[in-house]
Amino acid sequence: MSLPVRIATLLVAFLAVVGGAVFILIHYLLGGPPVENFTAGVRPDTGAQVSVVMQEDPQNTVSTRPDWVSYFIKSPTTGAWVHTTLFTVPAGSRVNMTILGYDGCTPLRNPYWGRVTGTIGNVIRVNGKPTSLINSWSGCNVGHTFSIPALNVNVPMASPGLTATLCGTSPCTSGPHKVVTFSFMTPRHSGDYIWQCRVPCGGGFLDGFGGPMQTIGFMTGSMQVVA
Ligand SMILES: [Cu+2]
Repeated sequence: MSLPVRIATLLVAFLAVVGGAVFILIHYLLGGPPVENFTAGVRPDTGAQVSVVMQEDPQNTVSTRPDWVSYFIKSPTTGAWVHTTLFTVPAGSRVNMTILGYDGCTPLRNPYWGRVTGTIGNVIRVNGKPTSLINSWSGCNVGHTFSIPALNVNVPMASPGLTATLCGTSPCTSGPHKVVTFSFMTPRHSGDYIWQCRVPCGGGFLDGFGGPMQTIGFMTGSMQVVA
């Protein structure tokens, strides 16, 4: 090989690697799910209330991962369901959560995660009825959990009945579901709080903890607290 050909070959190989790196950076790091902002017009650290509405579904809207279970967040500005698990809330505020549980049940590995912790009054309401425990070993009745480990928030999400025909197109707008409501206080300082589901709901993955369970935008996300 002549020197110019060698140089050209090296250059092409080099550019291919750089191109690949740029693609990975943009696609995986910068191209993540959008962040829904619940801080607009709210003064932090005043105990103000914000309302966050989510749903969890048996499927999602991503064509390459159609059968992954997923959360959605309702945009506070447009009212549209957004496929994301990232949101911001004001510090020192009360977050009133409403989560629509459209997905079917999967028993919890550890019955402890059926216990409600970290909410105001250590209570949630399932279709309006107060409860502090959903025993997923006594019946198949928990679809997912909404858990913020650093704040000790753990909320089991009630599921439709075992024989219900689940909503088949996401984001779900009809079909059997449970409405779970609860409130918690955000810390008085800024911070990033990882939240996750604790049900091994990654069907087809080892122990059910892969796939949607470890992917932001599906069963894990982040609540950013802004002071
Ligand atoms: Cu889950």
